[in-house]
Amino acid sequence: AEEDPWWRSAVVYQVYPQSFADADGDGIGDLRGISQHLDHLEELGVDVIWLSPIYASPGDDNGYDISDYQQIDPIYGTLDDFDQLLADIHSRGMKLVMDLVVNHTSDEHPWFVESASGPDSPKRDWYWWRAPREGFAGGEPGAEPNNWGSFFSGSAWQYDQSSGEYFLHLFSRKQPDLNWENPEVRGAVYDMMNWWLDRGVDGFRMDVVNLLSKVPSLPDGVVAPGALYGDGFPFYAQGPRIHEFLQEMHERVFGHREGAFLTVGEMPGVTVEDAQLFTDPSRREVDMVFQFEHVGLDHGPGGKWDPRSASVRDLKESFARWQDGLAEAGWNSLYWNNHDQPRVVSRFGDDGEHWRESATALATVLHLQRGTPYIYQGEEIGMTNMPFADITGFRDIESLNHYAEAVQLRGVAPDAVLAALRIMSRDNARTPFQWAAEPNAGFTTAEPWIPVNPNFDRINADAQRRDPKSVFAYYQALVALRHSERAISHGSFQLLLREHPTVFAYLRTLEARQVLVLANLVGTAATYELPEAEAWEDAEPVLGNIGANVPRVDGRLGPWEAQVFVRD
Ligand code: ISL
Repeated sequence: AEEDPWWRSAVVYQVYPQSFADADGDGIGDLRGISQHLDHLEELGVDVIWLSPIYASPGDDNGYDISDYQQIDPIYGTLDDFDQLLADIHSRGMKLVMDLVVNHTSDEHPWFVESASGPDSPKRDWYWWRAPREGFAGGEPGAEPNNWGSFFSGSAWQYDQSSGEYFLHLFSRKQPDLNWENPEVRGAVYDMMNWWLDRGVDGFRMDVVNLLSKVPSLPDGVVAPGALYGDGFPFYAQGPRIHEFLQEMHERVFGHREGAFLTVGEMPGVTVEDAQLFTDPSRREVDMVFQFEHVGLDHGPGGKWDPRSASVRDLKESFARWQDGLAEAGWNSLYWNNHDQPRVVSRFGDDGEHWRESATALATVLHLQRGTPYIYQGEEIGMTNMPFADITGFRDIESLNHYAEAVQLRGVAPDAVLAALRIMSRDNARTPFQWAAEPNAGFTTAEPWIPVNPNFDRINADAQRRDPKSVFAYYQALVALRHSERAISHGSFQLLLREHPTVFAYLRTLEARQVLVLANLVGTAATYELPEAEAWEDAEPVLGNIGANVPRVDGRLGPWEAQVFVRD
């Protein structure tokens, strides 16, 4: 089993519980809501459900700020509801992977409350406390222990009046970073992971797990021209002890267990070379990582809030490099979407005229690569970005903090900030799941916590599950193909037509069996010349997103057309 792990032919589906389905009528999704919609996931054919955090949380970052790792937040239900959901998922032959958020806790977690009680607290060293910069009085501008900025705007340091010290928070000030240098911290995290595995869960998606190891002296970062803060990334991403920590975690949590688990490390800024180390099975760290290269291609020089369009060439070059880089050892995860990314059909596709074709073409090129595909809730029905009218529709702390900083501190015109938020905000992915052409899209009977996308009457699961030509039906076919075709789950990858400006083409090969994937990722027709085209004359068409399958490889693709062929 070691040489051929089960997740090579698996597809994962991410549920963002707050926005999935509301069973108790309070406007917020919950665990019973998920239980009630497992038919949808079973019909789609997915093998694994990854659940974004459902633990007790003040909700400053929608559950990524945890105040008790071993309790379910009351807005989602109870531990009994959780056990029921887990049993329901297992009885349908699916697995459940939990979100593991251990770079930081909530500031309301008892560990932090204890740590903040004073410099002599036995847990003081569980977090990163530091004195003000020399020559400065605590709390005054410039007194922060270093110049790092937080991912959510502002300084990465929060001043604590009572002790006169600062604590580090790479994310919001309500998400203090745990000090992984301290072995007690690591032990407490492994105990908690073991508690969930003993309860029956099947693995973990590990939040920003490449940020766990910091250079303990926490040096100042370089300040880019025009930036408010220094870049701490070189001192906390892939830090000095990261591989040691992940190997220790693997050993202390999975080392003595029998079973079929999945671990995926979310790793912003990870390179292919890093990922080789993290995912080489012989190193016993994680099974696969979420890398961020392809979702950074449309960031301009000013970062994600300075969006530009990405070219098809850039996209395929990037994917191909990751395919090649992890071909020998290691494994890729494949994703377009999650709760932090705008909707793919709006981002790299066309959510107007070619909505269906572009959603399915983008799905095709992703799903048939070598790796484990992830589907984010709503992606399988082609959900789009939200047409936010103004700032009042947004809920996400990252978006709201950015808006405040840009408008108030930098004096940027509000309309310009809004324009970027409409394209890049994480809230695009967090609007309620569109179940049906019913009030609130069938998500809730109450006022939803975040507005529903008004296109739910046109784009919803109910209509698509009855339509064999739907985006949903196409996703079903892609999932089924990964299960049935070993050249897709196990074959090698070779990029074709590298220089073609709009066609993403590749070959998957397992011994004599070959799969050819062709997709034109623009809204105008394309022609191409395939090397050794004769070899494909009698190939079998297995999938296509425009009408009936085209009978043969003919050198033409319509707007956003995707075709898949197999031969022996
Ligand atoms: O979306 C981002 C901001 O541009 C990313 O930087 C994101 O913050 C990063 O990918 C880490 O994400 C994870 O950890 C965050 C949480 O807010 C995200 O939802 C989570 O996926 C802090 O826990």
